[in-house]
Amino acid sequence: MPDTDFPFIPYHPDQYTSEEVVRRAQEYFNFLDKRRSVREFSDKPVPRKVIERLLMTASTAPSGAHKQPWTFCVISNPELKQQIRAAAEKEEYDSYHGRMTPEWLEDLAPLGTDWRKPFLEVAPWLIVVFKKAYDFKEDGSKRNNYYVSESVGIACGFLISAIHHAGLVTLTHTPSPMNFLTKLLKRPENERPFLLLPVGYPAHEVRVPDLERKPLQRVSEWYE
Ligand code: IYR
Repeated sequence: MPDTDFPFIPYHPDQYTSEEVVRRAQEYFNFLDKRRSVREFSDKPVPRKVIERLLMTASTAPSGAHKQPWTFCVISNPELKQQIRAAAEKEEYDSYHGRMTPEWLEDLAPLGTDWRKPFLEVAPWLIVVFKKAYDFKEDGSKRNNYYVSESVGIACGFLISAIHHAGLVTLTHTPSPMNFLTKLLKRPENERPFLLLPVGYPAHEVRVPDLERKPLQRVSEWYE
């Protein structure tokens, strides 16, 4: 036991036989390998309760010194969605018409993306994830968080897998620059926009690019 006054409690994670471990690893791969980013959404409503559970799942992510340095801003208000879309499309238009390098545009070509972002109004929910570089103590002074981008990135990974598990779809949208989100959502100075995720059902007969994922040997080096 570590020598600390902080309370420690017993932990009994589920245990499986070796065969079950192999099967579960394979099954989870099969499940997540079916996830695709979707850019066309249905306007079919998703109950608020569902989003609440997805966010609690995201918030189980490990974080530096357990600071949980994230805020999930959840938007269904149509006027606000419309303002977010207008501001995002303005930035994206400038990005696609000069800010992005020719090489970048060439890399995006197979994905069929452009500056238009109708999903920002059509999807029933937008989740804007903010990262908190620091928190405020009760006396108003600042207290730094640690490994903020890593922590918030992991929370977003959990969130994306929870969305997929629920039978919904999302897209990791990164309008650039994103500071318009700070203003529109009136966020405090310690928060920076990190990622925007539209969440909902896919549009009827949605299509996605025919992408392949790298095989294991191209994403791993083994030192046995
Ligand atoms: N943020 C832009 C451009 C974009 C960039 C990358 I890297 C992508 O993988 C996809 C899009 C947009 O959202 O369209």
